[in-house]
Amino acid sequence: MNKAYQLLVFLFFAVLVAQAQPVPGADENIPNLVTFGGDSETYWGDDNFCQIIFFSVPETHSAPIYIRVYDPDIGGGNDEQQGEWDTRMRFGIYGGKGSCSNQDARDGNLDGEYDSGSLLDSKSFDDDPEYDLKWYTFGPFNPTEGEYLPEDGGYIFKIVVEGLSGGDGNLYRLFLSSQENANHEVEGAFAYYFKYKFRLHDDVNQISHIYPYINDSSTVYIKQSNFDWDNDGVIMVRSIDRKGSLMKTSGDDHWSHSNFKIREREYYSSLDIRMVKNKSARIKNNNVVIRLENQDGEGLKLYSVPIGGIPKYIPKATHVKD
Ligand SMILES: [Ca+2]
Ligand SMILES: [Ca+2]
Ligand SMILES: [Ca+2]
Repeated sequence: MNKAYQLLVFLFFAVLVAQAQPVPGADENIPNLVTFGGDSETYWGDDNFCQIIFFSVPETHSAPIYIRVYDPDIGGGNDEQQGEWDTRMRFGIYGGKGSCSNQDARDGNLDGEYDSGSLLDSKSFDDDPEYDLKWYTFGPFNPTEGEYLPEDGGYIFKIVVEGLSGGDGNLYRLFLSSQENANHEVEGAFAYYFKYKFRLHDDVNQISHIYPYINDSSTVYIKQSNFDWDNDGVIMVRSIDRKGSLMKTSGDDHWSHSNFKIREREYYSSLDIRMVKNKSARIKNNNVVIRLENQDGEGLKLYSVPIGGIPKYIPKATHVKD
């Protein structure tokens, strides 16, 4: 499949699937993103107190866009208190050349040139009832203020969430909107991320998902890494060609890694990484981190919508004797 065709497939499905713009995405079934203050303990579930998310806006969209954050404050409802509320956190929106193509930004750490490109807008939040359980809106932005990366779907914006100080956990959600005061989809837009930090459900019957897409037929294997999973159940890979392969999950305050081989039928399809909680342990407030890389250490994009839809396992036809 050539690049242009891949992109077509890509955009086609992105346009078709509704609810492409909330992060966490609707099909991910993840309640909230999490970032901790810069003085936090890593055993609360954030390895380095930042989160980097990318939003892709198609070239065909020329009207202004807005990036909205639900519960950006660190206090009141929705958040994780450790001692007194004392956390400051900065949300920065970046665009322009190098903002989203920069490898440091894609690695999802506060190292090197993670803040590359032009800073379009930023705001720091702390314990502030004005923003508690409410939406804050960044923008308007002209779509062309993003970095033009046609292979990533059009104009790309980078959101860097940085835990400046303090020890509490900020739980929040994002939405790319065509309106300032409401969540309205930008047709054909979607989000992706290379390192993802979030809160699992407390309800042990809820299954959360992430959806990488295998866009390269030279992919040999995927290395998955997860942090501070607290042995909360299992993480498994499901795809068009596999019913479920188990990955290694981490315990408290450390990374665990495991590899799985990519099969031929999985090229140009999404994988469904399923996170099934431990039914008896009933672990609450479980914050976790996950990242996927190929055999060359390149991070895989995790998409807010599964490209091509949620993959359904189709058993191979077996030969039946006459
Ligand atoms: Ca709050
Ligand atoms: Ca919050
Ligand atoms: Ca945890």
